[in-house]
Amino acid sequence: MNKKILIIGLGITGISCLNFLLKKKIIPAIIDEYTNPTFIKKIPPYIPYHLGSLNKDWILNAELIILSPGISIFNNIILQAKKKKIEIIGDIELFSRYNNTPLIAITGTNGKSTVTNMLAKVMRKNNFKISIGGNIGYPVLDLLSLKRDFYILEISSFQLETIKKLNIYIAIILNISQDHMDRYPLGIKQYRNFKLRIFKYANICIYNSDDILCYPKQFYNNKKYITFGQNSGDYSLSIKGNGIYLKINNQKIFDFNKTQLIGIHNYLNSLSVLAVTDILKIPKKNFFKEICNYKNMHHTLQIIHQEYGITWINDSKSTNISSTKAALRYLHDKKKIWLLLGGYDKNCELYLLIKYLKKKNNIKVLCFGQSSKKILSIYSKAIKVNTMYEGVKKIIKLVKYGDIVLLSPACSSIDQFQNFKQRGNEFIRIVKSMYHR
Ligand code: UMA
Ligand code: ADP
Repeated sequence: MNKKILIIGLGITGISCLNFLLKKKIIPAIIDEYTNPTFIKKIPPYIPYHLGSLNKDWILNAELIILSPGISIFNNIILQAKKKKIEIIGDIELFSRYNNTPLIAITGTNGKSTVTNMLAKVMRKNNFKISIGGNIGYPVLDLLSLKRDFYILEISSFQLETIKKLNIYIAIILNISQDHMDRYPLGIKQYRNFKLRIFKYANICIYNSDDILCYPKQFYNNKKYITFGQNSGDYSLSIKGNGIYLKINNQKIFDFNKTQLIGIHNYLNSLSVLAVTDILKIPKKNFFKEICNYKNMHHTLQIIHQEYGITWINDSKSTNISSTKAALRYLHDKKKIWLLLGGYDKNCELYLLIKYLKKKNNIKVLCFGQSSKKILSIYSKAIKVNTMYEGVKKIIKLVKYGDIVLLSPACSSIDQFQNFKQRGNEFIRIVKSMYHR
């Protein structure tokens, strides 16, 4: 690689790319639009960098651009570079050029991190040496130095934009619904096309048969296809009264009530994991054992406080309409729910969620952040507050025994917080401080 290389974005992807290239004795240049990016102090003094804008001159004179996922390939200057036939890749493409370890890759609008963690747990307990990486927060290039049987990658649509070639053994698409519409000017079709790319690179394709958007556009004889779903698919559920079973070949095989998984969406997530562990010939009983002990991650439907009969739930990782609907479906209609909604809506059609909420008379909405005006304009029953803190302060005066308070914002956090973790931790801090003054 003897080219003028430019890294755009100095977040965790950018710094991992820099470290990787430096190990190969390649000196790239770096651009970041922020004037004080997170890792600026970590770059050696001899690295040329430009901060505060996308330096057009540098971009159009590069020979290879490594674009961080936060920057769109549809950015004007990036499009100009593409027109000039400058090669534009992301960290996963770079990783792919050096990787020899078999890959299992997971994408979808919701459930990626859950499935990545669940699969990692079952595989580790069954003596597979694995590491996880990608959108879950560990840059893929950092995996290359680890000797493993498999890498499990969580891959976002942003990351799929810049992959040219990737050799994936098993790929999963969990579900596809509106998200990141600010990034995809042509709407959900465009977003879906990037998600579907994952199957192009995979030998075995696993997808959700309940969700038509997950279906491959073409089926190839040299690939294997496996489906899972609530009512149909190679792996499906049988729901009768309170009993929820795993069904394979019309036989009830396992009772999900034995697990600590919460919500049908998580049962479905586990079906996709089972599809993988079956391919790897992990005995089903070992899968059931691990799934019985699996606890949901922090910031996903996490009970953070119970006092005076009131349950407080942190679902800060819910950043789109479908994940908030999944939370509400899980909580049913039996109790009064105080729903904290809002943040940056990513140009998604929040009215689809409001339409759903309007049919429920047990949900009281408090909205905050950038999208709160929009929410109020389509749902006049909502109470608008400026911040999540104000919302909690209001709710605590109104909640009654038996109620549930749910932070499941259906929006990204970046208008008022650094990320979903900070939003969730702030929620926990506020709630605890209100009870323990
Ligand atoms: N930047 C610009 N211009 C922009 C956007 C960003 O210059 O238009 C700069 C920022 O100033 C910052 C740097 O780029 O200094 C950040 O780069 P980045 O936004 O690509 O973020 P990273 O820190 O590299 O993290 C990325 C993923 N971030 C995004 O996709 C936005 C992380 O996913 C991922 O964990 C990480 O790579 C490792 O693979 C986060 C995410 O929000 C969690 N993902 C989205 C989601 O899950 O919905 C897709
Ligand atoms: P991702 O990594 O894709 O963002 P997570 O597993 O972190 O997914 O979950 C994000 C949010 O989506 C949480 O609120 C979680 O409860 C919800 N969720 C998880 N799996 C699903 C699913 N299969 N369908 C809908 N929502 C889901």
